[in-house]
Amino acid sequence: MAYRSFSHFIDELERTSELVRISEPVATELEISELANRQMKTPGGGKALLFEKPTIEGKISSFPVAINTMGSERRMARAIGLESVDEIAHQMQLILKTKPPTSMRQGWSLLKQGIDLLHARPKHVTDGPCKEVILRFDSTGKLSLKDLPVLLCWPKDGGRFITLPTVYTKDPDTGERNIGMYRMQVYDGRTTGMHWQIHKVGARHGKRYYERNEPMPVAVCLGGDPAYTFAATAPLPDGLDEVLFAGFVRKKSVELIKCETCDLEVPADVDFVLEGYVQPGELRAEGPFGDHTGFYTSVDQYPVFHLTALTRRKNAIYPATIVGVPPMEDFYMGSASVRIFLPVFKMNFPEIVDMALPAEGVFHNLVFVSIRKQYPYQAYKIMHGLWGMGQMMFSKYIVVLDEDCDVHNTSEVLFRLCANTDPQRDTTFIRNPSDSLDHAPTAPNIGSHMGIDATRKLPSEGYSRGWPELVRMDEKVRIKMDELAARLGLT
Ligand SMILES: [Mn+2]
Repeated sequence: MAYRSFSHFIDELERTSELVRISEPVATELEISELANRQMKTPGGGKALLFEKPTIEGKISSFPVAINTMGSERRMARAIGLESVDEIAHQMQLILKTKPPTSMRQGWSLLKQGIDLLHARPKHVTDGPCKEVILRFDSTGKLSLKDLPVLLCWPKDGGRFITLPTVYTKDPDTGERNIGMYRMQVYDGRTTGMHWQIHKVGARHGKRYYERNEPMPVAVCLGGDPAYTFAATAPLPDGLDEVLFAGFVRKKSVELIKCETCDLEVPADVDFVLEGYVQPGELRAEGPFGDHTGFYTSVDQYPVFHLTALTRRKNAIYPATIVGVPPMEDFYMGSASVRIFLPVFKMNFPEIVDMALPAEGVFHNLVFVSIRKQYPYQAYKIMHGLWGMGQMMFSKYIVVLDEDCDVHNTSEVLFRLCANTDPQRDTTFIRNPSDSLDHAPTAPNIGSHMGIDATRKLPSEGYSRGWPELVRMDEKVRIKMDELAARLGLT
């Protein structure tokens, strides 16, 4: 299901009792963060919050703020129009297994399975809700980012940060489009930071404009169908268009519309479009920022975004999130990504059974992966394979487990890890790029990474003592006692 607007999604959350509306004034300075953080720390992710009267320096903003809208398994699934993200994971699997349809019948059979790749292709429109109000920098003088209820997230942050932007850029040579999510520190009414890290596609596009010494057009969208936000954060293979992915996920073509002041297209149904440019070579101090690592990232030099126009819906809602000590809303977005892209990992590594990135590892620090092990040192092959794949290169610790381990149960993983490893024999250290946000490595962006083989060891791996069997109850007895336990009200 596709949402007509961000407020359509908000209504859906309210209808399903996933949202709390707050009608009293709450400050965008720290107070919204505090209430949102409490929800995010509630087991399961708490509720989404809609602040109807957020205040900016004491004055009530013209726009409500929605936060934690994707911060639970259910809300994340709802964001992409589903009851469970497993539905889309299943479709990914079917697509990967299917050859391109060569006949109507095959195409029809794909359609019957709910796969409609036609909708992946965007449409082009000339009018849309994101143009209901158009403010250009030159004509009105009214244009200012200061009217947006941008949050001051944490006490030691360097300023207010836009935290859920979808940033549209394109390669000047190939026209290849990218949507990314990079936090934006608001410097004043018309400039912000643009925190794209050296490994990101936005930064690569920026480098191409730098070489040509031309200003780089950038459009930043806020709101609209949450499928766009999810697509911007999903670990798509580099070069796969996020707009196509969003269209596939929402089962409806994304309607793209031209920007007023820059040569880019954006979805016509978003709430806000910040149009502007980044001047190659211009850098400015950005930060500090209370980051998803759970620590403040320090001040560093980043590109600057200059606003040239702001277009929006009449009744626009400002979407926000906060990051900080886990678990936070981003954990649920990341987990959905892992589930949806598991079939892609499995295609590359058929022995992979399941994978989890526990909240404590804030995405890049810890990976649990279970495999169907057939041959010696297969666990190491998997570690090295994952370290070579996209953002997985940052994984600080990779723990490989046997197929019968539930990797989503951290307690079970720790039990296996402790029981099945001889620390010196079963670990390996490598050098690889590190996440720019990781403060632990001695130098930024590079570091050591550790793999732990917690699988049972084979004779061909030099283990000749005979691996013992895990203590388990008989299946028949379990089923019989299930019935009795149910009758007695026992678990
Ligand atoms: Mn991309």
